[in-house]
Amino acid sequence: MADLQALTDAIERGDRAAATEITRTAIADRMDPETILAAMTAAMDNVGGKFQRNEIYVPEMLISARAMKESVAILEPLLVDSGIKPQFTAVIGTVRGDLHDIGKNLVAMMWKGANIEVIDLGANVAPEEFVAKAREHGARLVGVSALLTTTMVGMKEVVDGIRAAGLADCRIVVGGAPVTAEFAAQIGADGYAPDAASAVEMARHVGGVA
Ligand code: B1M
Repeated sequence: MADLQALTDAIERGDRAAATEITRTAIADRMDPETILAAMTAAMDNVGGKFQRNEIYVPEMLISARAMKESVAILEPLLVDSGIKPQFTAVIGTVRGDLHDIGKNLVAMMWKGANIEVIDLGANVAPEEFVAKAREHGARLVGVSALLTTTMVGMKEVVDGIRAAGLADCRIVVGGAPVTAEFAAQIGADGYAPDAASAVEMARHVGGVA
C-alpha cells in the first residue's frame, strides 16, 4: 500500500520523481483520490509554514509547487470524470498580480468533473480579460481565485467589471486562502467557497442547477 506520509514528505522537499511514483502507486492501490489529494495539500501547508518561519525561501516553495503540480496532473483523470454534455460554461482564473494557481487548478478540475465546461484563463488575469472571456463564451459562472491579501482586493474589480458589462446572467464565485464569506459579500460576489469540493456545490447553486 502506498505511503501517503511519504507522498507529503516528497512534495515538501520537492522530490518530483518520488512524489509522482508514490502517486502512481496510490492510484494502482485504488486509494481514494480525495485522500491522495489531501496528502498533497498537507505538503503545501507545511511548505507555507516553513516559508512563514523563514526556514525556506521562494525557490524551495516553487520546487515543492512543481512536485505538487506534476502529482496532481497524474490524479486529474480520477478527479475529472465527465463525458456528458456540460450543464453550463464557467470562466476561471487567478486575480491580477497573483501567480498562485494550484488551488485554482483544483477548482477547475472539480468543476470539469461536475460536468461544467471550464475556460481556464490561468494566473495573473486582468479584470478586463475575465469580462471579455465571460462574454465571448457566454459564461454563466466566473470563478476568481486569490492567495495573497494584497491581490484579493483586485477581485472587486472583476465583480465591478462583470456588472458594468451588463452580463446579467453571469454569477461570480470567489475563493482562495485569505478570502472569506464576509469579504465575498462585501465586494458583491454571488458566492464564496472555502475549498475545491464546496466550490462545486456553490457553482451548481449559483449556476441554477443545484
Ligand atoms: Co506563495 N504565498 N508567495 N508562492 N505560497 C502563500 C500564499 C503564503 C500564505 C505563504 C506564507 O507566508 N505562509 C503567502 C501569502 C501571505 C499573505 O498574503 N497573507 C505567500 C507569499 C507571501 C508569496 C510571495 C509574495 C513570496 C515572495 O515573493 N516574497 C510570492 C507572490 C508571487 C505572486 O503571486 N505575485 C509567492 C510565490 C509563490 C510561488 C510562486 C513560489 C508558489 C506558487 C506556485 C503556483 O501556485 N504555481 C507559492 C506557494 C506554493 C505558496 C504556498 C506555500 C502554497 C499555496 C498552495 O498551492 N496551496 C502558500 C502557503 C499556503 O497556502 N499554505 C503560499 C495548496 C492549494 C491546494 O491550496 O491555493 O489555498 P489553495 O487552494 C484551496 C482553497 O484556497 C480553495 O480551494 C483550494 C483547494 O481546496 N480555493 C478556491 C482556491 N481558489 C479558489 C477559488 C474558488 C473557490 C475555492 O472559487 C473560484
